[in-house]
Amino acid sequence: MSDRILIIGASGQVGSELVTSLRKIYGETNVIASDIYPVNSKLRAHSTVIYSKKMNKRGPYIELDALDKNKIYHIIKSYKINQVYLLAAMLSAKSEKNVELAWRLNTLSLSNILLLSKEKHIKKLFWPSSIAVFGHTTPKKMTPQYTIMEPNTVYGISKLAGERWCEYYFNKFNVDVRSLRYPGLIGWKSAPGGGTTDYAVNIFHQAIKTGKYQSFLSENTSLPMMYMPDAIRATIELMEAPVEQVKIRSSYNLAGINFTPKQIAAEVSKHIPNFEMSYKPDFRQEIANSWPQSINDSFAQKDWGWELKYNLEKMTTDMIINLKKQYKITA
Ligand code: AKB
Repeated sequence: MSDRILIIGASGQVGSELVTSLRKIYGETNVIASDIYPVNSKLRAHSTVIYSKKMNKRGPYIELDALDKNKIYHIIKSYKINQVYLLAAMLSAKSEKNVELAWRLNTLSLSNILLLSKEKHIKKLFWPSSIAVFGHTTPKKMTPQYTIMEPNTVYGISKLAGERWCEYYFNKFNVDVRSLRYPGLIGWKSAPGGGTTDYAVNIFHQAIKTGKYQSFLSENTSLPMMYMPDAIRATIELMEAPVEQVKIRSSYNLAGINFTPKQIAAEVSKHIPNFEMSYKPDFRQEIANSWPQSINDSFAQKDWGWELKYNLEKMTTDMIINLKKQYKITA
């Protein structure tokens, strides 16, 4: 039987791109997109559980609350799901404003799926962690895989707890759970959803639409980032890697590109010469200050052959070409 995949949180920044890539590999009807929202025109949403090629030219979509364990169980059984990508989460900045809900969503959704995996209802699970698992006491440059981890945001704490849970379930119950510590992710196909690194997406939209942008992080704040095609490829490569190559079951460091708001503004200016950047740091500055400036991902390279393709220059060019098309700007 071919693999049948459920994506929970499919309407988000990663989910919407991952669904398309996985459908190309596994076939339209073998990748079931789900999210709490009833309608997602891009993923061909429908408010009831559906599984009909005729009704869903772009593949099936189910309305699903990531905390609804019974419904997840029911979907796994009725659609014969054997892989789950659990992407539903509240990101760093939004979590600071919704502490209890963020903790509940980010931790309980994972423990529910780990339980279903332990009971052998699925065979493989992907769950993303983040550079937010690191904190002020972590070495900031080339942050190693194994190091001090004392996050001080609710998002970071929930991701670190999740990592420990994943490793525990692998060691105790042989659950095949795989994870990446995503850096800030930048893509043109979807909007970011409440993170500290969102400025690096917003800058492109504002530069193209208005020629200016006010950054909520200060000009010299360096953070690890990654272009979405690399992040999607890393996710799928990790999930497709032979089981014995996946040696880390907490979460793999993933390096990406490091830059500051000032550096990305300079790159954008090469394409939009009159672009104006200004800076007005807000509460997200404090979160960014606690995160690494660059990451060492040698374990991902060594264990399953990870290799980055996009640097800042290549990413900026690609973002601007695609967003101009999206906004129907010809010049
Ligand atoms: C955020 O800024 O919260 C996320 C992340 C780094 O996990 N993009």
